[in-house]
Amino acid sequence: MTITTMFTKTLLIYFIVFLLSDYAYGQRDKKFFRTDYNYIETTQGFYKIHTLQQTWADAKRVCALEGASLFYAENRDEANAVISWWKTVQPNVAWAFVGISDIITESVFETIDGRLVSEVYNQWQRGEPNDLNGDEDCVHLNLSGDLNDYRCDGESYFICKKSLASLEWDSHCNMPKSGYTFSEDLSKCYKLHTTPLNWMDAHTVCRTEQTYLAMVSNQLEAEYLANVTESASSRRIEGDYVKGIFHAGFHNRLHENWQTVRGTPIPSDASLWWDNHVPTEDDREQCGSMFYTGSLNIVNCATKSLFICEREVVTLAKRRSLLTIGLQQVSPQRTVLCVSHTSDSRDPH
Ligand SMILES: [Ca+2]
Ligand SMILES: [Ca+2]
Repeated sequence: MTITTMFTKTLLIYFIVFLLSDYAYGQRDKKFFRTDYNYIETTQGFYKIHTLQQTWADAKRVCALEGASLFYAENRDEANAVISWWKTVQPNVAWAFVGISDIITESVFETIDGRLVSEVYNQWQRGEPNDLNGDEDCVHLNLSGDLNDYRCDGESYFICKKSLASLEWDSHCNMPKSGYTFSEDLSKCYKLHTTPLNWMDAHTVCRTEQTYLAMVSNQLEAEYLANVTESASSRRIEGDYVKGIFHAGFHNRLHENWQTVRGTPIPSDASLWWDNHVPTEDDREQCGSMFYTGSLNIVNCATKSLFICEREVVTLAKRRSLLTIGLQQVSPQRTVLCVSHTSDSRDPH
């Protein structure tokens, strides 16, 4: 066996290990959740401080949309570790909502997952909790490590947390598991959202999930999305919203003519559009929608409807074919370059 053959075989083993390790173990071994979360080794958790102030309920909802939950410290060690990190990354944030409240029953402070505050980190500020004006049910934490009960409708910074142990990776969609369905034909993952929202809020939800409002780019995708929407129409979701349409990933909100949410031109194929009408600057509405049939249309942005989020993925089959091409066509050194390139999009660091 020549040195070159041995080297090639070694590389081949490396490729297989690379493919399998990524596929079978996901990102837990890589200690990666999302690019906007920091991992703290001593607590085995991922954290994010939100610097846009929200009510407690919205803070809780945003953390959930990110695939995490509103943080509370399990114990003093975790409180110390998080506060120490907080001081280095956001020292100007003095208070942050945490996942503890007495909303259900006055004076019974519980975590968002139903544990009594006595079971977790519970160092109250002196004289707290005091339920000031009978109107303080939500808890926030300060940089000194003290808790205080505060108005739930007051706006505050907040911290989200995802424990490493709870991280489940969706290998097909290459993202934390969050209810997305993979379509191999389209190399995309889709999720139907059945809480009706206006177009802007729907866009926000997809972006928070690190995806985009779904956009039809060809006939195959139109048919696929029509099938997805069929499941919604058969479920007869109640609520005050426009039935029969979904928000779609295009708009004219910048008044720079119609574009997709990725900033690319909308498809010009008239057959994709309802009544063969490709929207123009003259159209009064400014947001994109899609009929349950999959054909595209435009809508008033304030209209509430269901929506679908999407994410493009580099499929395992595609990666395999890239690797095969790499192995067949080039020298070992160049093959390594090819692998590095294909793995770029997955590597958090
Ligand atoms: Ca209270
Ligand atoms: Ca208080």
